[in-house]
Amino acid sequence: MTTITPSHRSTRPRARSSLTTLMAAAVLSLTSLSAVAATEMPPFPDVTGDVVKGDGNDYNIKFNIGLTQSSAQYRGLEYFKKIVEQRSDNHIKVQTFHSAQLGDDLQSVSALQAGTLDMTAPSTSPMVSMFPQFAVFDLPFLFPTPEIADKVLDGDIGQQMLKDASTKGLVAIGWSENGYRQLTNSEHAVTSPADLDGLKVRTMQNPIHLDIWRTLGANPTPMSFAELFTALEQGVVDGQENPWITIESSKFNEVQPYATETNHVYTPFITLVSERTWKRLPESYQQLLRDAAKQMGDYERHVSRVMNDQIKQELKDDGMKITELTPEQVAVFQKDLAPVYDDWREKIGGDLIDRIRAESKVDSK
Ligand code: TK8
Repeated sequence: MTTITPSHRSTRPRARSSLTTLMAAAVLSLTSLSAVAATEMPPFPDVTGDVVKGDGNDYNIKFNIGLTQSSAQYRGLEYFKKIVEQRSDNHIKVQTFHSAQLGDDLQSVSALQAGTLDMTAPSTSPMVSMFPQFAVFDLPFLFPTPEIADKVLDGDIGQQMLKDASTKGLVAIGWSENGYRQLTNSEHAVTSPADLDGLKVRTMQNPIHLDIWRTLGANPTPMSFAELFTALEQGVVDGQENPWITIESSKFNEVQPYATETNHVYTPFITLVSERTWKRLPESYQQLLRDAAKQMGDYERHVSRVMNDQIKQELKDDGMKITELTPEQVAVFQKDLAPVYDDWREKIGGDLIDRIRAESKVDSK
């Protein structure tokens, strides 16, 4: 196994040198262990269904994700492993990697295309240069509730997107979620766009996110997630935005005392398989992977949602100053971000945006 990119976990201790800081790091990892234990993840649903017959060969699937072991994403991955191994009667072995051990989102996608990695589940955002329609997921405030996100992902729109993204050396087989994004920073409480003036905010490698933060008056810098902890710790950037569970599982709260519950963007994770791996598998196993990806997606979204509020509370208890916006304060952000839609509507496809808005209307009746 070759490690393409070390995660921020492995670079962090190396950046410090003295014995005291090493000891501090040891204490810190003990604390993180207990923090993980304190957060109860919902149990795995039972694995149902008969054993799937393959072609007599054994297969090994390397599945790498960007988030840490204490994320909902990794918990989903462990469930996927359990389903696939159990239902293939251990003819398929799933090897799991977290914290970008085998590369960040974009590197993992390239590794799938090259056939050096079998599976990954990136946020859709860094993939918009390959699949422009994914940019709908970057539009601010387009998904008012998780239920509407489900309707889009599990309905015609999301299923068509999986088909359309099954090209360029990739096979797209399911959706999980990263979730609703919240802003954190090291400087001060943010209650309105005016507070963002000049704030250096890390964004995903995605043009709409750059546009969002520029429009709000911040100073955005696109950066890989794997480099983010160190950049925050060293003050290269002042802030970042990610769901509560990602903030906590990546320990960003250790270096970001302020947070604002903006819910500005809903980010899905897309489950991808290398086309090379896919073609080697018998059809029965391809179907098993599809079924397991669907079950992982349902379970992971459940975990992510159950834990969202719980983790927000834990972050507060740990001393993070969290600003919850009033509807009027949210409306100020929404109003300021309206021009982003004008800029991107044509590029993304106005029809797609309208279809998603229509889903929200039906739901609110
Ligand atoms: C993890 C990433 C991450 C994303 C980001 O691989 O880059 O901020 O939100 O969670 O997909």
